Amino acid sequence: MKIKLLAFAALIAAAVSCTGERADVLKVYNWSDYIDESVLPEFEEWYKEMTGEEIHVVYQTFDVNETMLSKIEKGHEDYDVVCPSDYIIERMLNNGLLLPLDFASIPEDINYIELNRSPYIQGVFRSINPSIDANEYSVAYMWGTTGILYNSDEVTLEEASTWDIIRNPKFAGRVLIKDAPRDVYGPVLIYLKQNELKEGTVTLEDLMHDSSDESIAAVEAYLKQVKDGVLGWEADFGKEQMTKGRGLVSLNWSGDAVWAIEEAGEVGVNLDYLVPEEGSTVWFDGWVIPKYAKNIKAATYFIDFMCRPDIAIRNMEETGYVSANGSLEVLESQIDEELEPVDLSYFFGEEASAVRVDPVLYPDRAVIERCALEHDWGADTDKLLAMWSRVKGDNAGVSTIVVIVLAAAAIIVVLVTKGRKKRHRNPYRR
Ligand code: N2P
Repeated sequence: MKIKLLAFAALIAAAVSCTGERADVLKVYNWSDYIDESVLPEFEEWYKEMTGEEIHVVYQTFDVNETMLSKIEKGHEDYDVVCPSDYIIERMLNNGLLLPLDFASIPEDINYIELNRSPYIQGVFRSINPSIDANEYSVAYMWGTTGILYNSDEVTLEEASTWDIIRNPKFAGRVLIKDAPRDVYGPVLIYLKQNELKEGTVTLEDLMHDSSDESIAAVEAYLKQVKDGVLGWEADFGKEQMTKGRGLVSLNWSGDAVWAIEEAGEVGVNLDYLVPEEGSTVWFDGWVIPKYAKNIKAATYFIDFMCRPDIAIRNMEETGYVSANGSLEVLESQIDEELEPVDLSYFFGEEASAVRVDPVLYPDRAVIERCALEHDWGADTDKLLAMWSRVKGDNAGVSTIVVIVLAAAAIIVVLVTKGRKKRHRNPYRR
């Protein structure tokens, strides 16, 4: 079914690019495993009901922010709605790549964006870019933390409570790391600077802007010590490796962790997740309409539809991630009387200072207080990406070189043999 849907989407995309016309097509570009795909045809029906117009959603996915950004920044691809993380929203704003959102064009009674806004998220989005209010260009979709997902049968709580677990020789060969340079750089730098953080000579916020050569070199040296014990640098397979018990430790996002904990539980593998004591990053992904979009009206309605509480709940349940929707309906859907109370007053207001929800989904105030938001580094991003490929590239070094040399040798042998045969067949040819 999924393959048929993908083939259909590809067909529409091809037709679209041939004709250049697409008033009835909406191109959505989102993270993989980040939506309940059954909401897409429902959006098409709802859009028809609300506007009287037909729409077909062409849905494509990416695994890391940088892939998506490069398609828009360098490729000028005409996606109508995309879902970058906070620091990429900041970059897109700085580079004039986003269109302002016209929420007022949506009728009041179905304006789910306005009806379900979270003051907490609005505040965070305001802090994304000091000169431009990101709330005017984006609507938060999901959010969470970066932390350690671990196999609680093999790893103790104490071992998992520090980022240094990824370098712990006890778990060598069983460690999975997100292939997301900024989301790894931040935690490692926080770990390396933990004394300065405790002494108060730097703040988490300072570290989120720290793209100095010295810090990049320190993180690189650390990661080179980690990499021999790495089972995989992954964008999406880490959660599954954990559920199968192959990985014991995974530097991962909270939503992947929720998904893995549930799946693993069904096959008797016990996983848990925490945000290490040294501190971490809290991230927010939001819907935006890029400058090269062609269907702004449908894009605005799509963003609005994603904010409808029942749709938000379905997306949460399918993916494991937590919606940025501030409605009490969403909060109530997550309450489980068997869980310990968590302080979510920062998100839902004072009445939510002790609510029984999964703390991996909705982190307690104390966890949020030791987390910070990543920020765009502008041109310095290239330094980070170069460091990242040095770290990962060395991993495949010898085997990659052997494969290249063997392939080159094979090509030379084939060419030389062909040349000889030709000369033999046609001795008079010049
Ligand atoms: C899910 C992607 C989560 C994005 N596959 C975290 N920023």
